[in-house]
Amino acid sequence: MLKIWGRLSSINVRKAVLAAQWLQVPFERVDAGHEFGIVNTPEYLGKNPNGLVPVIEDGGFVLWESNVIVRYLCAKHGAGSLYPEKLEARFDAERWMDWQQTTLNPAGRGAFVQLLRTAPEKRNQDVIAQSIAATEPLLDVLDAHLAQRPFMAGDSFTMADIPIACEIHRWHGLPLQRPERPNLERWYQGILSNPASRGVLDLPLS
Ligand SMILES: N[C@@H](CCC(=O)N[C@@H](CS)C(=O)NCC(=O)O)C(=O)O
Repeated sequence: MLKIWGRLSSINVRKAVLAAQWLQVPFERVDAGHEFGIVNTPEYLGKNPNGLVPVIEDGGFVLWESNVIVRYLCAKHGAGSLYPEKLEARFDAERWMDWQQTTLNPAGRGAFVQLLRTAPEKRNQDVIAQSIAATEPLLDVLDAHLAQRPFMAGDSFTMADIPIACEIHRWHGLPLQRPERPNLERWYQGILSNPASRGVLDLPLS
């Protein structure tokens, strides 16, 4: 059975779990990272020399890097649906996955770390303000994009929606004022209402 290593408090682990649940692939998840430790043991470092979560084991195949795990699971279990067959459609999805990893996630990380992982008296308000200023225009990009299509890569849910939904879950979980973005909200609520999101996107941040 597919094994997912990682704590659910990690956005990157949530991507792997959301992909497996959306694809209805049975899996076993082992808590690892932060308070659960494990990631610095020689055995785990043999699977991922970075000592990070998530890692998956699928038969004898070991894979780390969350968006690559999402791609792999979708290619294996969702070819032609979550993993688009047409080259252009596939790379349309790939583009948004890379954008999440390289642009949206770094923009929001400062606010997340300060507001969720830093004691109130130690919070740096400048870091929070910079993170909000970097993230808001990106959310406007998403809202405008989703005004033109139901899902990130067109008419149906694909692998591209998974990392972005996990990122929106994280941003929405922060105690911040958020301007209305009706298209982003419509898209996110649709994903939230899918049973595959249970136990992932309905979890509070921790
Ligand atoms: N680029 C990697 C980043 C992985 C990463 O930074 N994971 C964090 C959790 S989100 C981690 O393992 N932190 C250390 C820990 O949990 O002990 C990916 O997308 O999988």
